[in-house]
Amino acid sequence: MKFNSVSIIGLGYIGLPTAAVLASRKIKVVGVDINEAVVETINRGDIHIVEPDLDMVTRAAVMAGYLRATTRPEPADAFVVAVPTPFKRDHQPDVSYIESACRSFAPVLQKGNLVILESTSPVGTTEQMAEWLARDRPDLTFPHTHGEKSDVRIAHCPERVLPGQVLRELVQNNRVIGGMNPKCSEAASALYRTFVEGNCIVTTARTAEMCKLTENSYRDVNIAFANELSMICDRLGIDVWELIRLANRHPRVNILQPGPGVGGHCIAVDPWFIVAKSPDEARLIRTAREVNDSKPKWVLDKVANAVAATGRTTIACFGLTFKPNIDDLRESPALAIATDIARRNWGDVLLVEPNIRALPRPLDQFSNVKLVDAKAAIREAGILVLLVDHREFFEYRADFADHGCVVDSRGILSH
Ligand code: SAJ
Repeated sequence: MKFNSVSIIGLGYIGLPTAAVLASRKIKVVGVDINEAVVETINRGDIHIVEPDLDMVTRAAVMAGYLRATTRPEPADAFVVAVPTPFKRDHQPDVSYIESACRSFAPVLQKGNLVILESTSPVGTTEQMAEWLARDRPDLTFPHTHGEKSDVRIAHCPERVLPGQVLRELVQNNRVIGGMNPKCSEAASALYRTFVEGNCIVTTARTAEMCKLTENSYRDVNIAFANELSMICDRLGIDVWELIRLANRHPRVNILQPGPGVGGHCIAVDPWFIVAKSPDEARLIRTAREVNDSKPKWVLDKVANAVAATGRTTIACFGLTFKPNIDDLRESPALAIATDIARRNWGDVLLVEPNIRALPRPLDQFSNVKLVDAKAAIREAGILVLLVDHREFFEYRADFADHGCVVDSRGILSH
C-alpha cells in the first residue's frame, strides 16, 4: 500500500513528532488539532511542546510544504489517532477523546483508507473505534463486520517513545502492529516502514493494546518494588541505594531506583486501564499503583519530621519536574511535594529548578515561595529536600553532605 497523504489527529507529545517525522520522509501530512493556537503555531513552523530537535524537524517539514496543520479533518490515505486517554476520578479510562476524534474525521473517510489508533488504550478500544466509525459511516464497511474484505482497515499501533528522546526512539524502536485482521496489519506495517528502522511486529489489536499497558505496568510494578524497599530500609536504618547496588550485582537481579513517586502521563495512568478491565485479577498491578502514589506523602512526612526535630522553617526543594534533565512538570510528584510544603506554610520555600525560568502553577499562587539558584538555597535553607536527580545537582553533593539536614528522595547523596 502506498501512502501519498496521512492525517494525524491530535498534535501533542506523540502526534506532532509522528507528523513531523512522516513529513520528513516526503509524505504529505495534515495534522489536525482542536486547538487553534496549536494549529497556528505549527503552521508558522514553531512548536508548542518541549522536545529536543522537534522544533528543527517541524520547521523543516512545514517550510518544505510537507506538513500543514488544520482544525478541520480532510481526506487522506491514512488517519492516525494520537489523542490523550486520561482516566476519570474513579480511575476508569476516559476514551471520549478517541470517540470525538472518530466523529471528526468519519465524514471524510474513504474506501481504501487505513485508520490507526496510537493512543494508549484499554483492551477493546480498537474494536470500539471500528464501531464508532461504522455508526457514523453506514455507507462503508469495517473489519469488525466484514473482516478482510472491509473498505476501511483498522489497527492499533501503540507509541512507545521516551519523552526527551522521542525523535530517536520514534525511528529506532521496534513497533507493535495490532491489526484487526492480517490485512489491516499489513497496511499498518507498510505505513510504519516508511520511517521505522526497528522491526514492525504483527499481532492482534487486543494484544497490542495489552502490550502497551503491560510495558508501562512492568515499569510501575518494578518502581513500586524499589519504593517499598526504600520505606522498609528507612525503618531498618539501611541505605536503600547501597542495598540496590549490591543486589544488582547478582546476575539475575535488576532493581529500579526509588524516588518521590511516579510522574509523567503514562506510567502512573496506564496500569489503571488493566485494573479497570480486570479488577479481581490485577491485584499486584493495583497495589503497585497504590505504593507509588503513597510515596509523595511519605516524603512530605519526612520533611514535617525534620521541621519538628530541628525547628528550622526555611525549606529548599531541589527539582520540580517528573524526572531528571527535562522541563516536563506533568503529574510530577516533586511539584506536588513542593506545593504541599508551601501549603503547610512552615516558612519560606526556596525552589531550585534549572530547567524552568518562572514559577509554575500552582506554586506561583504562594507568597512564601521563590525560585533561587542552588548556592543560595544551600546557604539560606535550614532543610534541603532533594526531589529530582538533575545532573546539575550532583556538583553540590559535598555541600548537601555538609549541610546537616537533607531529605534525599533520589539518593543523590548515596550515588
Ligand atoms: N522512575 C523512578 N525510578 C526509576 C525509573 C523511573 O522513580 O527507576 C520515575 C521517574 O522519575 C518518573 C516516572 O518514573 O517520575 C516515569 O519515568 P520513566 O522515565 O520511567 O517513563 P516515562 O513516563 O517518561 O515514559 C514511559 C516509557 N515506558 C517505559 O519505559 C516502559 C516510554 O517508553 C513510554 O512510551 C511512555 O512511558 C508512554 O508514553 O507510555
